[in-house]
Amino acid sequence: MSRFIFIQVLAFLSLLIFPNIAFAELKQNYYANICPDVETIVRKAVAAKLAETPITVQGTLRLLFHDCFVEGCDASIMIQSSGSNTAEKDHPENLSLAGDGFDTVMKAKAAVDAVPSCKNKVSCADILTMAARDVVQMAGGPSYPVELGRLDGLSSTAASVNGRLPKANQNLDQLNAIFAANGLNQTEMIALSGAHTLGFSHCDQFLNRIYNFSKQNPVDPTLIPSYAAELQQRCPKNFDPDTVIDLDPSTTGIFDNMYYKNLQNGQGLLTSDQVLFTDMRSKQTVISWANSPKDFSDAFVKAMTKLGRVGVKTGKNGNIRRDCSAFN
Ligand code: HEM
Ligand SMILES: *[C@@H]1O[C@H](CO)[C@@H](O)[C@H](O)[C@H]1NC(C)=O
Ligand SMILES: *[C@@H]1O[C@H](CO)[C@@H](O)[C@H](O)[C@H]1NC(C)=O
Ligand SMILES: CC(=O)N[C@H]1CO[C@H](CO)[C@@H](O)[C@@H]1O
Repeated sequence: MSRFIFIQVLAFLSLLIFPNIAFAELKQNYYANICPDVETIVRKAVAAKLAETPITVQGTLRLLFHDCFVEGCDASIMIQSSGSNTAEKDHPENLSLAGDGFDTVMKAKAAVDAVPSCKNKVSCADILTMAARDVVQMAGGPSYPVELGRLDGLSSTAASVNGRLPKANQNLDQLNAIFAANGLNQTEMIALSGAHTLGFSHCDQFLNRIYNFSKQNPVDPTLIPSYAAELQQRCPKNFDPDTVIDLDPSTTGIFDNMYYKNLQNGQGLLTSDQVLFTDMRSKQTVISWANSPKDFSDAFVKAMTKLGRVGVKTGKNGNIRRDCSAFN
């Protein structure tokens, strides 16, 4: 009896210490008896959306990342603000999430729900997980089995975003701290940053690196001068807020290990990218993945799987949303 209580206390304490690491029952083929074709249905819907716009790829992958880092992988980021509640997605730090990521999930959910036996049986959080896997593969990256069985979250507030997402100007310690709060270590942080092989950034995210604004803030010497000059041309001091610059200037739109080679060449767009090569503690990992696409792919798949376990909702902490953008 006392041993039983002891174990209960231990379990309770570990929840206090690791609140973001849920002990949820995720598994591959979770829907085998519920909606056996779900992965095919989602993949088809994602492919159809991708045929409309290539932004589907980066939009969906980044949406998953932001969802998981704010209150866990529970599709809380999908919720539309209503009345006095400003939802996660309308926090200024949503950093211009592409609407196409949201649309991908909405369309895949509609496709799943069009099958009568699947209707309202598959969570939006799982659909986002599958869609993110699919876009990576469709962009030329690895394909991998996804763990499923998440429920959708019951809350979404702009306030919950504060301090949870990494920022473009952060250093290695700051990046490591934010990822560690989600149970991810430095190696996993570097692997997931490889997602910046896709998509764009707005000028304001790196302007401080390309102009000599003050003695304390000269042009970032870790940028190769020719790249800095090109960026200055595309992003003048009075830049157009709609201008976007490829995060991977060499092979944008293709999911490959070019991101790490760019860092070796002084062509990391954000401070948070370039610092992975300039900080001696992370440099070796960058070099090894620049040299081995396979090692990067393997690390990315492992890290994505771990990302997918962050803050998973089960039991009465969640449900399956009928409409991904609104609570039931
Ligand atoms: C390591 C810390 C990270 C920082 C500081 C960071 C920051 C940023 C910033 C500032 C942008 C540009 C936003 C804009 O101006 O529109 C961006 C774009 C993007 N990020 Fe990250 N990010 C990080 C990690 C990740 C991770 C882990 C993923 C996914 C696994 C990811 C996926 C993306 C994608 C796909 C884009 C392109 C979005 C688009 O083109 O619409 N990022 N990130
Ligand atoms: C990060 O975690 C993975 C597995 O979770 C482990 O294999 C790896 O050694 C860890 N890396 C560091 C730097 O702790
Ligand atoms: C850039 O900064 C350096 C050091 O603060 C200064 O000597 C130089 O004049 C500045 N250049 C310009 C163009 O402002
Ligand atoms: C896609 C999306 O929801 N973007 C929102 C991000 O936040 C700003 C305000 O902070 C909204 O105006 C955007 O619509």
